[in-house]
Amino acid sequence: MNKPFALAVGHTACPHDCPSTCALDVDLIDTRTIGRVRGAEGNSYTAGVICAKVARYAERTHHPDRLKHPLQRVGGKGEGRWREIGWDDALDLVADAFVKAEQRYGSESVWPYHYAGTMGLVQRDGIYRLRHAKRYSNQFDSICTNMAWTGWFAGAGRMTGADPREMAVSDCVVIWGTNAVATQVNVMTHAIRARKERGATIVAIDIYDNATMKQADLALCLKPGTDAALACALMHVAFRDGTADRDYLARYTDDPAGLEQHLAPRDPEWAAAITGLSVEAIEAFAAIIGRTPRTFFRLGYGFTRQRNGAVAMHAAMSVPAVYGHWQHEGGGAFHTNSDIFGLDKSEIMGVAARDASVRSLDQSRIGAVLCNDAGALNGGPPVTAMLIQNTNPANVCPEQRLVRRGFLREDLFTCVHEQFMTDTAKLADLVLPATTFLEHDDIYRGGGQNHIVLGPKLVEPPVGVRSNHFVIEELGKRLGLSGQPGFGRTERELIDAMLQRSRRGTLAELEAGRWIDCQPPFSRAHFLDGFAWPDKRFRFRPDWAGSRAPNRPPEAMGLQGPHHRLPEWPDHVELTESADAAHPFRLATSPARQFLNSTFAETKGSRGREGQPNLAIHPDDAAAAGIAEGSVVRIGNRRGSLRLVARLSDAARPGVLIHEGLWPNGDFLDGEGINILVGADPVAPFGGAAFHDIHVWLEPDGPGEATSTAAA
Ligand SMILES: Nc1nc2c(c(=O)[nH]1)N[C@H]1C(S)=C(S)[C@@H](COP(=O)(O)OP(=O)(O)OC[C@H]3O[C@@H](n4cnc5c(=O)[nH]c(N)nc54)[C@H](O)[C@@H]3O)O[C@H]1N2
Ligand SMILES: Nc1nc2c(c(=O)[nH]1)N[C@H]1C(S)=C(S)[C@@H](COP(=O)(O)OP(=O)(O)OC[C@H]3O[C@@H](n4cnc5c(=O)[nH]c(N)nc54)[C@H](O)[C@@H]3O)O[C@H]1N2
Ligand code: SF4
Ligand SMILES: [Mo]
Repeated sequence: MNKPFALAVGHTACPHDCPSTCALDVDLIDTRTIGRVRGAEGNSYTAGVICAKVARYAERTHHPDRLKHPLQRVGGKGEGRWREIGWDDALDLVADAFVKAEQRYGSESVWPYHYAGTMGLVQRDGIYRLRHAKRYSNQFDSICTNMAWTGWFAGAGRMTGADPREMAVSDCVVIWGTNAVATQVNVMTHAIRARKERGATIVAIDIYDNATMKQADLALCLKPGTDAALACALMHVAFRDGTADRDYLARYTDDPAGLEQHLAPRDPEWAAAITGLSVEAIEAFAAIIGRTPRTFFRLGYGFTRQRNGAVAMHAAMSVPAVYGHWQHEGGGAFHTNSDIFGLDKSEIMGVAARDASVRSLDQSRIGAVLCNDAGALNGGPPVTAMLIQNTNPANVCPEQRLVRRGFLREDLFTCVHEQFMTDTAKLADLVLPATTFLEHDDIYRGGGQNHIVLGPKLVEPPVGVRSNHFVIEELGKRLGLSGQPGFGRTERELIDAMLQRSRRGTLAELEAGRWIDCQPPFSRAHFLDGFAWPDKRFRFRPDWAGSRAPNRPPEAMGLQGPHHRLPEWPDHVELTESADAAHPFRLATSPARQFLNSTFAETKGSRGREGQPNLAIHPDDAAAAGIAEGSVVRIGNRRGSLRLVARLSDAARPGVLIHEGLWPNGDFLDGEGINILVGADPVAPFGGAAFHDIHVWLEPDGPGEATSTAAA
């Protein structure tokens, strides 16, 4: 055992919920141990570059705190007393709890709950097999992509865009509402190459001076939730100055004359008043994109996590349609490639057993669901049994107090399958230890790029640790699902069959080639053969209510949010949780560079670099409120309040507070996380969580000592 390899190198993909989906080279020290992780040089998107947190992955996968035994709760919920039990007993307990829940309230009382802690298609989506075969409640995935995808789809009709590698041959890269340096470093690789090789201008648009803004040649720091006003002014200038491409507009868009008329009053002065930007900055930006055919808009998720976020995405992507950037290599827009891969996951997900009449529950509203809110339950039975994989809702979901209260219900059985003792695992009845991506077989596809990448098992897991696939299969056996769609196959069999069904070759071929470049031809990627609507025209005037957006909730849930208030054209719309007399500040909870959502918050390497949970406050606001650097402040709204250490910084505009990172709840001074402040009200038109759209009050909390458990 443990025979040293001659430092072999394994090939895989990063499994994390990051648009980059990097192809990785992993140094293998022995059959259980990895060394350094590097980006694959030969992959044209990864280009040898990965983020620091994954380069240090040995620290996470070999962490002494990895869960290694099934743990059954003894003592009260959340008390932290456990006893080790065997796998067979643990799986029997889950199956038994599910059967009992079903007998008492019907199958919809069981809610398998998952998300994208791993993006592997087998390990992430296998939970659907169980769900469909047993008619357990569905999950409406609303936490991340909803507003962004709904907005993009409203314009283009398809979730694809210009080849993201074309950023490297662009003359102006606009990085809009994504902190790419922190959240998807490869965007910077290609953008900076364009600057070095072609003198390209990098423009960044954000609400604070983050690491990406610092790299930009033009950094536009606007008020939260005002991006559509900026987009309108850019388009107004195009019509005013003759930089609109009228030939392109006539051929490729729905109603350019109507748009021009609508935009007539929405000039830079109008937008300056709304966004807080100067007229000069808006004019300068419009002038750059007006003289630069190769302008590439890289549109992120961040600016859509506002209650008007779908409108903002649609408005931003309308800009290159007015200027005609779409026609040029290195021009146009990109948000996600989710529609290019055409992988048929039906077997992995057991789709053949799906019953469309089974209810769906909103992932983001798990607090209301678990607190038995009749509306959130869609009139169905209470949720009394859960299996949770790849997500940490007690930390990451809005209305955190409700989420916790729900998990503490005595009549709820919760099984959490996890790598670490997360905030959610701490509230469980049963915790099962999970493999990391290095320890199981899977397959990945990019969101922010164009490759399918294989991620084979490279090392043995710690003794006693099992994959998601194992758990789903074993529960299937106990619940009598052998022979049901998708059950009874290995990961490799599922991958091979999926590839062949999808006409993407075979597993053996993928193993030899490592990845498949699925980039569509130029004319399709740039929509030169038409946008994906019957009339092939880009829609400046979206059909919000009628849209078949990819994240549209099932009919039975009804339309979410005040969709009737969405504007007819790209426009600024006041749907945000605006500042008011009782809540003079706007708060955004932006991701931290060294964490990935709630992941990596267990590693010293990441914790040490992030320091401690804190709140960035503009010095003018701090002075007005009598707040000193390093002192403890309290922020709150009707959902709750918490204390944080103040960090004075002019990175954000006065009136805007920034909290970076999804820190474990226990790292906060009062033991509750930032998401107690975030609302779970569904965003228009089709739901979603507005993580950067929060109003709060702020006050000093006395001279309390700014101690931290972080970086310990
Ligand atoms: N290091 C790290 N990487 C990550 C993650 C992480 O937590 N940490 N999370 C991963 C996940 S799940 C996702 S979905 C992606 C998300 O990655 P991004 O697309 O980058 O989205 P966010 O990180 O939510 O926000 C990006 C930026 O938008 C800003 N922003 C907030 N409101 C507004 C606004 O109204 N207008 C504008 N212009 N900007 C605004 C935020 O302050 C932030 O700087 O990143 C992934 N990668
Ligand atoms: N305040 C605030 N809250 C946010 C956000 C924000 O910007 N601000 N961003 C939101 C967004 S965009 C997202 S996507 C969500 C993400 O929230 P989560 O889905 O909770 O995020 P992750 O931290 O990516 O993954 C959760 C867990 O998956 C586990 N995991 C990883 N691989 C495996 C596996 O193979 N098997 C099992 N069983 N477990 C595994 C990890 O150990 C980790 O604890 O958070 C949202 N919450
Ligand atoms: S987290 Fe993102 S940038 Fe880092 S290695 Fe994974 S895919 Fe690449
Ligand atoms: Mo996300």
